[in-house]
Amino acid sequence: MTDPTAPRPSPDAFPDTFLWGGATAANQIEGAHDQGGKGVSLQDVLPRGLTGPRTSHPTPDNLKLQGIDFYHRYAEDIALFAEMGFSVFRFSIAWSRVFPHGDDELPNEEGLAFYDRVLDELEKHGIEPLVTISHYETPLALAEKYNGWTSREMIGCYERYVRVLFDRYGHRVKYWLTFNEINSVLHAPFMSGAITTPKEELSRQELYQAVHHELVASALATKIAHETVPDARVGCMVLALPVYPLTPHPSDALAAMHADHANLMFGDVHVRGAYPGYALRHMRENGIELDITDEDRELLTHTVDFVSFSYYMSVCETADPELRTAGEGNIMGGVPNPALQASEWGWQIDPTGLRIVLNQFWDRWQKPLFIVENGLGAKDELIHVDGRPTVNDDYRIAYLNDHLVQVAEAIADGVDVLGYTTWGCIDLVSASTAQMSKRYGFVYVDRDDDGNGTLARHRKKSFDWYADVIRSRGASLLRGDGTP
Ligand code: BGP
Repeated sequence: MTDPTAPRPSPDAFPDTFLWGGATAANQIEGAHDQGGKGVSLQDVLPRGLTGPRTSHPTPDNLKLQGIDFYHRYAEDIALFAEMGFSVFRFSIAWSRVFPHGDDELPNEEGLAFYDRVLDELEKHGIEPLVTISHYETPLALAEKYNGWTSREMIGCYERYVRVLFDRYGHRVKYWLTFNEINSVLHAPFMSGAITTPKEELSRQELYQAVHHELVASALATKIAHETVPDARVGCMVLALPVYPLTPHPSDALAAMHADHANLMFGDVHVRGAYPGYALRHMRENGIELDITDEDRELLTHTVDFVSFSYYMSVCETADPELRTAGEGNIMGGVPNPALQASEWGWQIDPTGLRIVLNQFWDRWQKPLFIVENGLGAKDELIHVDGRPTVNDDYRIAYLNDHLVQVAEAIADGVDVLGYTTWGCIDLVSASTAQMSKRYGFVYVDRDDDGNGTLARHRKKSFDWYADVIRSRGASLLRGDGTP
C-alpha cells in the first residue's frame, strides 16, 4: 500500500495533456479469426497461451479464435471507452489481417478497411489512437517458413508491413509502438519472436541474433515513420520489471544489476542507438557473435521518440542458487519478494515499483515515458444491483488507485509521463494462460473459460471509478490513508 507519511505530489500532478485510457491487443479481442481474409497467426495455435503446447492448426478450444468479438462490436466498445472519458485507446493491428501469410505480394484490403472503421469510430469520439504494430501475433506462415526472427528475412517482411500501415494510417495515427514487450523474446521465443525451435533447444547465439533482427526492424520502422509521416511519434515498448536484491549482500545487488541489464539493453539500444558495453561483454563471454552489418549499425542510430512499457510487478534476485526459485506465473523469472502480496495468478503487487521504474527510465534515457499496460488480472463475480448486472471490483480499484498515486509521485519527481493506458480496459483473453476468467476490464464480457456466454458487455464498479479519475484528472485518487 501507499506510504501515507510520504510527501504529497502537487494536486496538479497530472498535466492537462496527460493521455488517459486503456489498452488491448488484436489477438485477445478481435476474434473473427477466419473472416475478412485474415490469415493464421501464431496465437491461433496457442490454445493454452504459455501454459501448454502449441497445436498444428487452430482448434475450437482456443478462446482467441472468437476473442470478445471486437471485430463486430468495436463501435459499442469504443462508445463505452468514450463514456469513461478516454483520451487514448491502445490497440494492435493484426499483421495476419493485413498480410495473411506475412510475405504476400499485396496487402489484404478487407483487413485494412477494418482498421479504417476502428479509426473512424475513435475519431468520432475524439480518442487518440495508440497503435502497436506487432503484438504477439506474427503470421504463423512466417514462423514456419523462417523460424521467425532468427531469420534476417523477417526485417524485410516487417518493413513491407509497416510501410503499408504508415501509408494508410499515418495521417490519422500519431503514436506508434514497434513491438509489444520486445524484451520478452528472451523468455517466450515463440509467442514473442515467432521462433519455432523449442526453447530448450534454442542456442543463445540464435536467440540474440533474433533480438538483433527485431532491434534493427524497430529502428527501421522509426526511420521510415520519421521520413514519411512528419507528425508520427514512435516508441519502443518494453516489459518493465524492477529487480531488487533479495538481501543487502553486494553479490545479490550485483545479481539484481545483471538481471536488470538483460532487460534494460532493449531500451538502451532503442534510445542510445548502439549496444551498451555490458551487453557486448555478455555476448563476448557467452560465445555469442552477432551478425551485424554496417547498414544495421546505421539503422540503429534512428532512435525512438518515447519509451513505453508494461508494468505489473517487481521481482528479486539473488546470487544464492538455493534461493533462486522462480516466481509463480512470472514469465520473466526472478525470485519472489517476501515483502509483497501476489495476485490470484502469482503476480506480485508493488505500486512503489512503478514510481521506481519511472524514475529509473527517466534518469537513464531522458525520453518521455508512456505506461501502456498496468492492471490486475482477477476473477470477477457478476452480481445484480438495481436489476443491472455488474461487478463489485474493489480489489481492481485499489490496485489501479495505488499505482496511479505512484505515477503522480513520479511526475512530482520530475518524470515526463505522456499517459497511462490500463491493460485490458474491457475483459479479454489472457495472453499467458489464454483464459477468459483472468479479467482486467472496467467492462465485464459475458464469456467463460469454456467459451460459453452471450458476449454481452456490463459496466463494473471500476467503470464509474475510472470515469471519475479521468474527469477529475486524478484528484479523486485516494492515498494510502484514505485521503485524496
Ligand atoms: C503482457 C502482454 C499483454 C497482456 C498482459 C497481461 O505481457 O503484453 O498481451 O495479456 O501482459 O498478461 P495476461 O494476459 O497473461 O494476464
